[in-house]
Amino acid sequence: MKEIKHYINGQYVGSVSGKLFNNVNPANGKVISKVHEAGREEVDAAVQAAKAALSGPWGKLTVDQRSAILHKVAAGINARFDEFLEAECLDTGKPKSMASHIDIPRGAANFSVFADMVKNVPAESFEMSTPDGTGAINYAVRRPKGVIGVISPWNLPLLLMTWKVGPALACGNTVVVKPSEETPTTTALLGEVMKEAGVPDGVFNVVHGFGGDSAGAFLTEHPLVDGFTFTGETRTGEVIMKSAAKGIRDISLELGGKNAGLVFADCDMDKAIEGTLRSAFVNCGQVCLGTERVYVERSIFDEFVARLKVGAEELRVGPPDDPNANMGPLVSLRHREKVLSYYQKAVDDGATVITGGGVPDMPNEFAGGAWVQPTIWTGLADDSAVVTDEIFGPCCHIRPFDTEEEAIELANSLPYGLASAIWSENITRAHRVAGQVDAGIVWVNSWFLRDLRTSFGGSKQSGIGREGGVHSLEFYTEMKNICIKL
Ligand code: NAD
Ligand code: 6OD
Repeated sequence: MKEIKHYINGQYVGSVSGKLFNNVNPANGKVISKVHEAGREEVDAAVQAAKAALSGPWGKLTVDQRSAILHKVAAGINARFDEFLEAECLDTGKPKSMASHIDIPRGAANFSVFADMVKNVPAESFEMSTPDGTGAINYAVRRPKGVIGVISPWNLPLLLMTWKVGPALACGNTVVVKPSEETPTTTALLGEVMKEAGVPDGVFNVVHGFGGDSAGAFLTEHPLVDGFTFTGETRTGEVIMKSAAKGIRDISLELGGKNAGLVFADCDMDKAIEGTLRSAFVNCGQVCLGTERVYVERSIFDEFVARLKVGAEELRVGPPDDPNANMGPLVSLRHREKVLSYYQKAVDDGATVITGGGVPDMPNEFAGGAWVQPTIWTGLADDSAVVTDEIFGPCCHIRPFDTEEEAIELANSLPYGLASAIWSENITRAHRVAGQVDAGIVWVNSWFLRDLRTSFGGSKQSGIGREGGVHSLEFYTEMKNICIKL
Protein backbone atom coordinates (compact mmCIF):
# COMPACT_ATOMS: atom_id res chain seq x y z
CA MET A 1 0.00 0.00 0.00
CA LYS A 2 1.27 3.47 -0.92
CA GLU A 3 2.64 5.53 1.98
CA ILE A 4 2.47 9.32 2.14
CA LYS A 5 5.42 10.89 3.93
CA HIS A 6 6.29 14.34 5.17
CA TYR A 7 8.36 16.59 2.91
CA ILE A 8 11.03 18.22 5.06
CA ASN A 9 14.11 20.06 3.85
CA GLY A 10 13.73 18.68 0.34
CA GLN A 11 13.34 15.01 1.39
CA TYR A 12 10.39 12.70 1.89
CA VAL A 13 10.65 11.31 5.42
CA GLY A 14 8.51 9.07 7.57
CA SER A 15 7.55 9.67 11.20
CA VAL A 16 9.96 8.54 13.89
CA SER A 17 6.98 7.22 15.86
CA GLY A 18 5.95 5.02 12.94
CA LYS A 19 2.35 6.25 13.43
CA LEU A 20 0.28 5.98 10.25
CA PHE A 21 -3.35 6.78 9.51
CA ASN A 22 -5.66 5.72 6.70
CA ASN A 23 -6.45 7.90 3.72
CA VAL A 24 -9.88 6.81 2.51
CA ASN A 25 -11.57 7.19 -0.87
CA PRO A 26 -14.99 8.66 -0.02
CA ALA A 27 -16.55 7.29 -3.19
CA ASN A 28 -16.24 3.66 -1.99
CA GLY A 29 -14.90 3.76 1.58
CA LYS A 30 -11.69 1.92 0.62
CA VAL A 31 -8.25 2.82 1.99
CA ILE A 32 -6.12 4.45 -0.74
CA SER A 33 -2.91 5.03 1.19
CA LYS A 34 -1.33 5.15 4.64
CA VAL A 35 -0.23 8.58 5.84
CA HIS A 36 2.58 9.29 8.30
CA GLU A 37 1.39 11.32 11.28
CA ALA A 38 3.86 13.99 12.38
CA GLY A 39 4.81 14.33 16.01
CA ARG A 40 6.52 17.36 17.55
CA GLU A 41 9.86 16.06 16.25
CA GLU A 42 8.88 16.17 12.56
CA VAL A 43 7.12 19.51 12.94
CA ASP A 44 10.19 20.94 14.62
CA ALA A 45 12.44 19.61 11.84
CA ALA A 46 10.18 21.21 9.22
CA VAL A 47 10.09 24.57 10.98
CA GLN A 48 13.86 24.55 11.57
CA ALA A 49 14.42 23.77 7.88
CA ALA A 50 12.12 26.61 6.89
CA LYS A 51 13.88 29.02 9.24
CA ALA A 52 17.32 28.08 7.92
CA ALA A 53 16.17 28.37 4.29
CA LEU A 54 15.24 32.02 4.79
CA SER A 55 18.90 32.99 4.90
CA GLY A 56 20.03 30.38 2.33
CA PRO A 57 20.00 30.69 -1.47
CA TRP A 58 16.25 31.47 -1.45
CA GLY A 59 16.80 34.64 0.57
CA LYS A 60 19.42 35.86 -1.90
CA LEU A 61 17.32 35.59 -5.05
CA THR A 62 16.07 38.70 -6.81
CA VAL A 63 12.34 39.08 -7.25
CA ASP A 64 12.71 38.19 -10.93
CA GLN A 65 14.59 34.98 -10.12
CA ARG A 66 11.99 33.96 -7.52
CA SER A 67 9.22 34.74 -9.94
CA ALA A 68 10.84 32.59 -12.65
CA ILE A 69 11.04 29.62 -10.26
CA LEU A 70 7.38 29.99 -9.31
CA HIS A 71 6.42 30.02 -12.98
CA LYS A 72 8.26 26.69 -13.22
CA VAL A 73 6.19 25.39 -10.30
CA ALA A 74 3.00 26.37 -12.17
CA ALA A 75 4.33 24.70 -15.32
CA GLY A 76 5.26 21.63 -13.25
CA ILE A 77 1.69 21.27 -11.98
CA ASN A 78 0.37 21.60 -15.53
CA ALA A 79 2.91 19.08 -16.81
CA ARG A 80 1.63 16.56 -14.23
CA PHE A 81 -1.98 17.65 -14.55
CA ASP A 82 -3.40 14.12 -14.82
CA GLU A 83 -1.51 12.92 -11.74
CA PHE A 84 -2.80 15.85 -9.67
CA LEU A 85 -6.30 15.30 -11.04
CA GLU A 86 -6.31 11.60 -10.21
CA ALA A 87 -4.95 12.22 -6.70
CA GLU A 88 -7.38 15.05 -5.91
CA CYS A 89 -10.38 13.07 -7.11
CA LEU A 90 -9.38 9.91 -5.21
CA ASP A 91 -8.97 11.89 -1.97
CA THR A 92 -12.20 13.91 -2.30
CA GLY A 93 -14.43 11.86 -4.62
CA LYS A 94 -15.24 14.98 -6.66
CA PRO A 95 -16.03 14.68 -10.37
CA LYS A 96 -12.99 14.88 -12.63
CA SER A 97 -15.02 17.13 -14.91
CA MET A 98 -15.09 19.69 -12.09
CA ALA A 99 -11.56 19.30 -10.71
CA SER A 100 -10.07 19.55 -14.20
CA HIS A 101 -11.76 22.94 -14.65
CA ILE A 102 -11.43 24.39 -11.16
CA ASP A 103 -9.07 22.71 -8.68
CA ILE A 104 -6.02 21.83 -10.75
CA PRO A 105 -5.88 24.89 -13.08
CA ARG A 106 -6.28 27.17 -10.04
CA GLY A 107 -3.51 25.25 -8.28
CA ALA A 108 -1.16 26.27 -11.11
CA ALA A 109 -2.58 29.80 -11.48
CA ASN A 110 -2.02 30.51 -7.77
CA PHE A 111 1.72 30.36 -8.54
CA SER A 112 1.84 32.09 -11.92
CA VAL A 113 -0.47 34.97 -10.96
CA PHE A 114 1.43 35.87 -7.79
CA ALA A 115 4.78 35.31 -9.54
CA ASP A 116 3.77 38.12 -11.92
CA MET A 117 2.07 40.29 -9.34
CA VAL A 118 5.04 40.42 -6.99
CA LYS A 119 7.11 42.04 -9.74
CA ASN A 120 4.69 44.94 -10.01
CA VAL A 121 4.24 46.15 -6.46
CA PRO A 122 4.39 49.93 -6.26
CA ALA A 123 6.56 51.31 -3.43
CA GLU A 124 5.72 54.43 -1.43
CA SER A 125 8.13 57.30 -0.99
CA PHE A 126 7.77 60.71 0.68
CA GLU A 127 10.06 63.71 0.70
CA MET A 128 9.98 65.82 3.84
CA SER A 129 11.48 69.08 4.94
CA THR A 130 13.85 69.26 7.91
CA PRO A 131 14.68 72.24 10.19
CA ASP A 132 18.12 72.65 8.58
CA GLY A 133 16.56 72.92 5.16
CA THR A 134 18.30 69.87 3.65
CA GLY A 135 15.26 67.58 3.80
CA ALA A 136 14.91 63.86 4.05
CA ILE A 137 13.48 61.13 1.94
CA ASN A 138 11.38 58.24 3.26
CA TYR A 139 10.82 55.10 1.27
CA ALA A 140 9.27 51.77 2.07
CA VAL A 141 10.77 48.38 1.41
CA ARG A 142 9.03 45.08 1.85
CA ARG A 143 10.68 42.06 3.39
CA PRO A 144 9.33 38.51 3.75
CA LYS A 145 7.51 37.90 6.99
CA GLY A 146 9.56 34.73 7.66
CA VAL A 147 8.31 31.20 8.23
CA ILE A 148 4.62 30.90 7.41
CA GLY A 149 2.49 28.09 8.85
CA VAL A 150 -0.17 27.14 6.28
CA ILE A 151 -3.09 25.07 7.56
CA SER A 152 -5.61 24.05 4.93
CA PRO A 153 -8.95 22.20 4.68
CA TRP A 154 -10.21 19.32 2.57
CA ASN A 155 -12.86 20.79 0.31
CA LEU A 156 -10.61 22.27 -2.41
CA PRO A 157 -7.29 20.87 -1.18
CA LEU A 158 -4.82 21.93 -3.88
CA LEU A 159 -6.62 25.17 -4.70
CA LEU A 160 -6.84 26.45 -1.13
CA MET A 161 -3.36 25.35 -0.08
CA THR A 162 -1.64 26.92 -3.12
CA TRP A 163 -3.77 30.06 -2.68
CA LYS A 164 -1.58 30.64 0.41
CA VAL A 165 1.70 29.01 -0.64
CA GLY A 166 1.84 30.86 -4.01
CA PRO A 167 1.88 34.40 -2.63
CA ALA A 168 3.85 33.39 0.49
CA LEU A 169 6.71 32.10 -1.66
CA ALA A 170 6.37 34.94 -4.18
CA CYS A 171 7.09 37.32 -1.31
CA GLY A 172 10.22 35.37 -0.32
CA ASN A 173 8.88 33.52 2.73
CA THR A 174 9.36 29.86 3.50
CA VAL A 175 6.43 27.64 4.48
CA VAL A 176 5.42 24.65 6.54
CA VAL A 177 2.13 23.27 5.27
CA LYS A 178 -0.26 21.09 7.25
CA PRO A 179 -2.87 19.85 4.77
CA SER A 180 -6.12 18.33 5.95
CA GLU A 181 -5.81 14.77 7.19
CA GLU A 182 -8.67 13.90 4.79
CA THR A 183 -6.82 15.02 1.65
CA PRO A 184 -3.02 14.79 1.94
CA THR A 185 -2.03 13.57 -1.53
CA THR A 186 -1.79 16.61 -3.80
CA THR A 187 0.12 18.60 -1.15
CA ALA A 188 2.56 15.69 -0.87
CA LEU A 189 2.92 15.57 -4.65
CA LEU A 190 3.68 19.28 -4.77
CA GLY A 191 7.02 18.57 -3.02
CA GLU A 192 8.21 16.74 -6.14
CA VAL A 193 7.17 19.66 -8.34
CA MET A 194 8.99 22.12 -6.07
CA LYS A 195 12.18 20.07 -6.31
CA GLU A 196 11.95 19.80 -10.11
CA ALA A 197 11.32 23.55 -10.38
CA GLY A 198 14.48 24.37 -8.44
CA VAL A 199 12.88 25.60 -5.22
CA PRO A 200 15.74 25.28 -2.69
CA ASP A 201 15.42 22.65 0.04
CA GLY A 202 13.69 23.89 3.18
CA VAL A 203 11.59 26.53 1.41
CA PHE A 204 8.51 24.30 1.06
CA ASN A 205 7.83 21.76 3.79
CA VAL A 206 4.84 19.53 4.46
CA VAL A 207 3.83 17.75 7.66
CA HIS A 208 0.83 15.44 7.79
CA GLY A 209 -1.50 14.73 10.66
CA PHE A 210 -4.60 15.84 12.49
CA GLY A 211 -5.48 19.15 14.16
CA GLY A 212 -5.67 19.13 17.97
CA ASP A 213 -2.87 17.31 19.80
CA SER A 214 -1.27 16.45 16.45
CA ALA A 215 0.61 18.13 13.60
CA GLY A 216 -1.76 21.14 13.39
CA ALA A 217 -1.44 22.07 17.05
CA PHE A 218 2.32 21.33 17.11
CA LEU A 219 2.77 23.73 14.19
CA THR A 220 0.74 26.56 15.70
CA GLU A 221 2.52 26.11 19.04
CA HIS A 222 5.99 26.24 17.47
CA PRO A 223 7.68 29.51 18.50
CA LEU A 224 9.77 29.86 15.32
CA VAL A 225 6.75 30.26 13.03
CA ASP A 226 6.35 33.95 12.22
CA GLY A 227 2.78 33.97 10.90
CA PHE A 228 -0.16 31.72 10.19
CA THR A 229 -2.62 31.51 7.38
CA PHE A 230 -5.56 29.25 8.00
CA THR A 231 -8.64 28.15 6.09
CA GLY A 232 -11.20 26.09 7.91
CA GLU A 233 -13.96 26.16 10.47
CA THR A 234 -14.62 29.19 12.62
CA ARG A 235 -14.17 27.20 15.87
CA THR A 236 -10.75 25.94 14.69
CA GLY A 237 -9.85 29.52 13.76
CA GLU A 238 -10.47 30.57 17.37
CA VAL A 239 -8.09 27.88 18.66
CA ILE A 240 -5.38 28.81 16.16
CA MET A 241 -5.77 32.49 16.95
CA LYS A 242 -5.06 31.75 20.62
CA SER A 243 -1.85 29.92 19.70
CA ALA A 244 -0.79 32.75 17.41
CA ALA A 245 -1.24 35.24 20.26
CA LYS A 246 1.74 33.67 22.02
CA GLY A 247 4.68 35.56 20.61
CA ILE A 248 2.37 38.09 18.87
CA ARG A 249 2.33 36.28 15.52
CA ASP A 250 0.29 37.63 12.62
CA ILE A 251 -2.66 35.62 11.35
CA SER A 252 -4.98 35.47 8.38
CA LEU A 253 -8.21 33.52 8.87
CA GLU A 254 -10.59 32.36 6.13
CA LEU A 255 -13.41 30.71 8.04
CA GLY A 256 -16.93 29.38 7.77
CA GLY A 257 -20.02 30.90 6.23
CA LYS A 258 -23.78 30.49 5.98
CA ASN A 259 -24.20 32.49 2.85
CA ALA A 260 -27.40 34.05 1.58
CA GLY A 261 -28.66 34.22 -1.98
CA LEU A 262 -31.14 37.08 -2.56
CA VAL A 263 -33.41 36.51 -5.53
CA PHE A 264 -35.50 39.52 -6.55
CA ALA A 265 -38.60 39.37 -8.75
CA ASP A 266 -36.74 41.44 -11.36
CA CYS A 267 -34.06 38.74 -11.80
CA ASP A 268 -33.43 36.78 -14.95
CA MET A 269 -35.00 33.56 -13.67
CA ASP A 270 -32.91 31.25 -15.86
CA LYS A 271 -29.67 32.79 -14.59
CA ALA A 272 -30.86 32.80 -10.97
CA ILE A 273 -31.84 29.12 -11.11
CA GLU A 274 -28.62 28.07 -12.82
CA GLY A 275 -26.48 30.14 -10.43
CA THR A 276 -28.29 28.97 -7.29
CA LEU A 277 -28.03 25.34 -8.37
CA ARG A 278 -24.27 25.75 -8.77
CA SER A 279 -23.83 27.68 -5.54
CA ALA A 280 -25.79 25.14 -3.48
CA PHE A 281 -24.64 21.86 -5.02
CA VAL A 282 -21.24 22.16 -6.70
CA ASN A 283 -18.52 20.14 -4.93
CA CYS A 284 -21.40 18.40 -3.10
CA GLY A 285 -22.13 21.69 -1.32
CA GLN A 286 -18.67 21.72 0.27
CA VAL A 287 -17.67 25.24 -0.72
CA CYS A 288 -17.34 27.89 1.97
CA LEU A 289 -18.90 30.42 -0.43
CA GLY A 290 -21.90 28.20 -1.18
CA THR A 291 -25.49 29.34 -0.74
CA GLU A 292 -27.30 27.43 2.01
CA ARG A 293 -29.95 30.17 2.60
CA VAL A 294 -31.97 31.31 -0.39
CA TYR A 295 -34.34 34.26 0.05
CA VAL A 296 -36.79 34.77 -2.83
CA GLU A 297 -39.23 37.65 -3.41
CA ARG A 298 -42.71 36.32 -2.68
CA SER A 299 -44.23 36.98 -6.12
CA ILE A 300 -41.80 34.52 -7.76
CA PHE A 301 -41.34 32.17 -4.79
CA ASP A 302 -43.48 29.24 -6.01
CA GLU A 303 -42.04 29.32 -9.51
CA PHE A 304 -38.48 29.53 -8.17
CA VAL A 305 -38.95 26.59 -5.78
CA ALA A 306 -40.54 24.47 -8.51
CA ARG A 307 -37.75 25.20 -10.97
CA LEU A 308 -34.92 24.70 -8.45
CA LYS A 309 -36.47 21.32 -7.56
CA VAL A 310 -36.41 20.27 -11.23
CA GLY A 311 -32.78 21.41 -11.52
CA ALA A 312 -31.69 19.57 -8.36
CA GLU A 313 -33.42 16.38 -9.47
CA GLU A 314 -31.60 16.55 -12.81
CA LEU A 315 -28.20 16.60 -11.08
CA ARG A 316 -26.35 13.36 -11.60
CA VAL A 317 -24.62 11.97 -8.52
CA GLY A 318 -21.69 9.78 -9.45
CA PRO A 319 -18.02 8.84 -9.02
CA PRO A 320 -15.09 10.94 -10.30
CA ASP A 321 -14.70 9.02 -13.57
CA ASP A 322 -18.33 9.47 -14.61
CA PRO A 323 -18.05 12.26 -17.23
CA ASN A 324 -21.69 13.21 -16.68
CA ALA A 325 -21.56 13.38 -12.87
CA ASN A 326 -22.40 16.81 -11.43
CA MET A 327 -21.87 15.79 -7.81
CA GLY A 328 -19.61 13.31 -6.03
CA PRO A 329 -19.87 12.05 -2.45
CA LEU A 330 -19.17 14.06 0.70
CA VAL A 331 -15.56 13.94 1.86
CA SER A 332 -16.06 11.23 4.49
CA LEU A 333 -18.60 9.05 6.25
CA ARG A 334 -18.01 11.16 9.38
CA HIS A 335 -18.97 14.32 7.52
CA ARG A 336 -21.99 12.49 6.07
CA GLU A 337 -23.17 11.72 9.61
CA LYS A 338 -23.10 15.45 10.34
CA VAL A 339 -24.93 16.37 7.12
CA LEU A 340 -27.56 13.64 7.61
CA SER A 341 -28.13 14.82 11.18
CA TYR A 342 -29.20 18.18 9.70
CA TYR A 343 -31.39 16.41 7.13
CA GLN A 344 -33.16 14.74 10.09
CA LYS A 345 -33.25 17.98 12.09
CA ALA A 346 -34.96 19.73 9.20
CA VAL A 347 -37.76 17.15 9.29
CA ASP A 348 -37.97 17.37 13.09
CA ASP A 349 -38.26 21.17 12.83
CA GLY A 350 -41.20 20.87 10.44
CA ALA A 351 -39.56 21.57 7.07
CA THR A 352 -41.24 20.74 3.82
CA VAL A 353 -38.73 18.55 1.99
CA ILE A 354 -38.96 19.77 -1.61
CA THR A 355 -36.47 17.17 -2.83
CA GLY A 356 -33.83 14.79 -1.46
CA GLY A 357 -33.31 14.44 2.27
CA GLY A 358 -31.56 11.07 2.23
CA VAL A 359 -28.99 8.81 0.64
CA PRO A 360 -29.15 7.92 -3.07
CA ASP A 361 -29.11 4.34 -4.33
CA MET A 362 -25.64 3.64 -5.68
CA PRO A 363 -24.24 0.59 -7.47
CA ASN A 364 -22.67 -2.03 -5.17
CA GLU A 365 -19.07 -0.98 -5.80
CA PHE A 366 -19.88 2.46 -4.32
CA ALA A 367 -22.08 1.26 -1.46
CA GLY A 368 -19.41 2.16 1.12
CA GLY A 369 -19.17 5.77 -0.11
CA ALA A 370 -20.33 8.97 1.60
CA TRP A 371 -23.21 9.70 -0.77
CA VAL A 372 -26.09 12.05 -0.02
CA GLN A 373 -28.92 13.45 -2.10
CA PRO A 374 -29.08 17.09 -3.12
CA THR A 375 -31.71 18.50 -0.80
CA ILE A 376 -34.03 21.51 -0.74
CA TRP A 377 -36.31 22.57 2.10
CA THR A 378 -38.87 25.29 2.68
CA GLY A 379 -40.93 26.23 5.70
CA LEU A 380 -38.32 26.37 8.47
CA ALA A 381 -38.29 29.05 11.16
CA ASP A 382 -35.43 31.55 10.93
CA ASP A 383 -33.94 30.23 14.17
CA SER A 384 -33.83 26.55 13.18
CA ALA A 385 -30.25 25.25 13.39
CA VAL A 386 -30.68 24.11 9.78
CA VAL A 387 -30.98 27.78 8.80
CA THR A 388 -28.35 29.17 11.18
CA ASP A 389 -25.54 26.55 11.15
CA GLU A 390 -23.07 25.94 8.35
CA ILE A 391 -23.94 22.41 7.19
CA PHE A 392 -21.37 22.17 4.36
CA GLY A 393 -23.48 19.75 2.36
CA PRO A 394 -25.53 19.82 -0.86
CA CYS A 395 -28.58 21.51 0.58
CA CYS A 396 -30.40 24.82 0.90
CA HIS A 397 -33.45 26.27 2.57
CA ILE A 398 -35.66 28.66 0.57
CA ARG A 399 -37.75 31.33 2.30
CA PRO A 400 -39.87 34.14 0.84
CA PHE A 401 -39.39 37.87 1.52
CA ASP A 402 -41.61 40.87 0.78
CA THR A 403 -39.33 43.92 0.69
CA GLU A 404 -35.75 44.80 -0.14
CA GLU A 405 -35.21 45.90 3.48
CA GLU A 406 -36.40 42.51 4.77
CA ALA A 407 -34.10 40.69 2.33
CA ILE A 408 -31.09 42.66 3.58
CA GLU A 409 -32.05 42.11 7.22
CA LEU A 410 -32.35 38.35 6.65
CA ALA A 411 -29.02 38.21 4.82
CA ASN A 412 -27.32 40.01 7.73
CA SER A 413 -29.06 38.12 10.51
CA LEU A 414 -26.29 35.58 11.29
CA PRO A 415 -22.84 35.99 12.84
CA TYR A 416 -21.16 34.97 9.55
CA GLY A 417 -20.22 37.39 6.76
CA LEU A 418 -18.40 35.53 4.02
CA ALA A 419 -20.28 35.82 0.74
CA SER A 420 -23.62 36.63 -0.81
CA ALA A 421 -25.19 36.36 -4.27
CA ILE A 422 -27.76 38.87 -5.51
CA TRP A 423 -29.98 38.05 -8.46
CA SER A 424 -31.61 41.14 -10.04
CA GLU A 425 -31.58 42.77 -13.47
CA ASN A 426 -31.98 46.18 -11.79
CA ILE A 427 -28.34 47.16 -11.42
CA THR A 428 -29.13 50.21 -9.30
CA ARG A 429 -30.92 47.98 -6.82
CA ALA A 430 -28.21 45.32 -6.97
CA HIS A 431 -25.55 47.94 -6.23
CA ARG A 432 -27.63 49.39 -3.37
CA VAL A 433 -28.25 45.98 -1.79
CA ALA A 434 -24.63 44.84 -2.28
CA GLY A 435 -23.50 47.88 -0.30
CA GLN A 436 -25.71 46.91 2.64
CA VAL A 437 -25.02 43.17 2.80
CA ASP A 438 -22.44 42.48 5.47
CA ALA A 439 -20.10 40.10 3.63
CA GLY A 440 -16.55 40.13 2.31
CA ILE A 441 -17.67 39.15 -1.20
CA VAL A 442 -20.93 39.95 -2.95
CA TRP A 443 -21.65 38.52 -6.39
CA VAL A 444 -24.32 40.08 -8.60
CA ASN A 445 -25.89 37.74 -11.16
CA SER A 446 -22.97 35.36 -10.72
CA TRP A 447 -21.27 33.16 -8.16
CA PHE A 448 -17.65 32.08 -7.53
CA LEU A 449 -16.39 34.29 -10.36
CA ARG A 450 -12.81 34.89 -9.27
CA ASP A 451 -10.21 37.46 -10.30
CA LEU A 452 -7.14 36.73 -8.18
CA ARG A 453 -6.24 40.41 -8.01
CA THR A 454 -9.32 41.12 -5.88
CA SER A 455 -9.66 40.93 -2.11
CA PHE A 456 -10.93 37.68 -0.63
CA GLY A 457 -12.08 37.09 2.94
CA GLY A 458 -14.99 37.39 5.31
CA SER A 459 -16.37 39.74 7.91
CA LYS A 460 -17.75 38.90 11.38
CA GLN A 461 -17.05 35.25 12.30
CA SER A 462 -16.10 34.39 8.71
CA GLY A 463 -12.57 35.58 9.14
CA ILE A 464 -9.94 38.15 9.79
CA GLY A 465 -8.00 39.93 7.09
CA ARG A 466 -8.09 39.76 3.33
CA GLU A 467 -5.93 37.87 0.88
CA GLY A 468 -5.81 38.17 -2.92
CA GLY A 469 -3.90 40.68 -5.04
CA VAL A 470 -2.04 43.33 -3.07
CA HIS A 471 -3.75 42.11 0.11
CA SER A 472 -1.83 38.84 -0.06
CA LEU A 473 1.39 40.75 -0.68
CA GLU A 474 0.52 42.92 2.33
CA PHE A 475 -0.01 39.93 4.61
CA TYR A 476 3.04 37.95 3.52
CA THR A 477 5.49 40.85 3.91
CA GLU A 478 6.70 43.22 6.59
CA MET A 479 6.95 46.82 5.50
CA LYS A 480 9.93 48.83 6.64
CA ASN A 481 10.30 52.59 6.29
CA ILE A 482 13.79 53.87 5.56
CA CYS A 483 14.33 57.56 6.29
CA ILE A 484 17.47 59.15 4.77
CA LYS A 485 18.47 62.59 5.86
CA LEU A 486 19.80 64.37 2.81
P1 NAD B 1 -11.28 22.32 10.00
O1 NAD B 1 -11.25 23.62 10.72
O2 NAD B 1 -11.83 21.14 10.71
O3 NAD B 1 -9.83 21.89 9.55
C1 NAD B 1 -9.02 22.72 8.73
C2 NAD B 1 -7.57 22.39 9.00
O4 NAD B 1 -7.26 22.75 10.33
C3 NAD B 1 -7.22 20.91 8.85
O5 NAD B 1 -5.95 20.80 8.27
C4 NAD B 1 -7.20 20.43 10.30
O6 NAD B 1 -6.39 19.31 10.53
C5 NAD B 1 -6.62 21.67 10.99
N1 NAD B 1 -6.93 21.77 12.41
C6 NAD B 1 -8.04 21.34 13.06
N2 NAD B 1 -7.94 21.61 14.39
C7 NAD B 1 -6.74 22.23 14.56
C8 NAD B 1 -6.06 22.73 15.71
N3 NAD B 1 -6.58 22.67 16.94
N4 NAD B 1 -4.85 23.31 15.52
C9 NAD B 1 -4.30 23.39 14.30
N5 NAD B 1 -4.89 22.89 13.18
C10 NAD B 1 -6.10 22.33 13.31
O7 NAD B 1 -12.05 22.60 8.64
P2 NAD B 1 -12.43 21.54 7.51
O8 NAD B 1 -13.54 20.68 8.05
O9 NAD B 1 -11.19 20.90 7.01
O10 NAD B 1 -13.00 22.49 6.35
C11 NAD B 1 -14.32 22.90 6.27
C12 NAD B 1 -14.47 24.27 6.88
O11 NAD B 1 -13.59 25.17 6.24
C13 NAD B 1 -15.84 24.87 6.69
O12 NAD B 1 -16.20 25.53 7.88
C14 NAD B 1 -15.64 25.89 5.59
O13 NAD B 1 -16.54 26.97 5.58
C15 NAD B 1 -14.27 26.36 5.89
N6 NAD B 1 -13.68 26.96 4.68
C16 NAD B 1 -13.55 28.31 4.64
C17 NAD B 1 -13.02 28.91 3.50
C18 NAD B 1 -12.86 30.40 3.38
O14 NAD B 1 -12.18 30.83 2.46
N7 NAD B 1 -13.46 31.20 4.23
C19 NAD B 1 -12.63 28.11 2.44
C20 NAD B 1 -12.78 26.73 2.53
C21 NAD B 1 -13.30 26.16 3.68
O1 6OD C 1 -11.10 31.20 -4.87
C1 6OD C 1 -10.43 31.36 -3.84
O2 6OD C 1 -9.37 31.98 -3.84
C2 6OD C 1 -10.90 30.80 -2.58
N1 6OD C 1 -10.15 31.07 -1.50
C3 6OD C 1 -12.02 30.05 -2.55
C4 6OD C 1 -12.57 29.49 -1.37
C5 6OD C 1 -13.53 28.56 -1.46
C6 6OD C 1 -14.08 27.95 -0.29
O3 6OD C 1 -14.45 26.81 -0.22
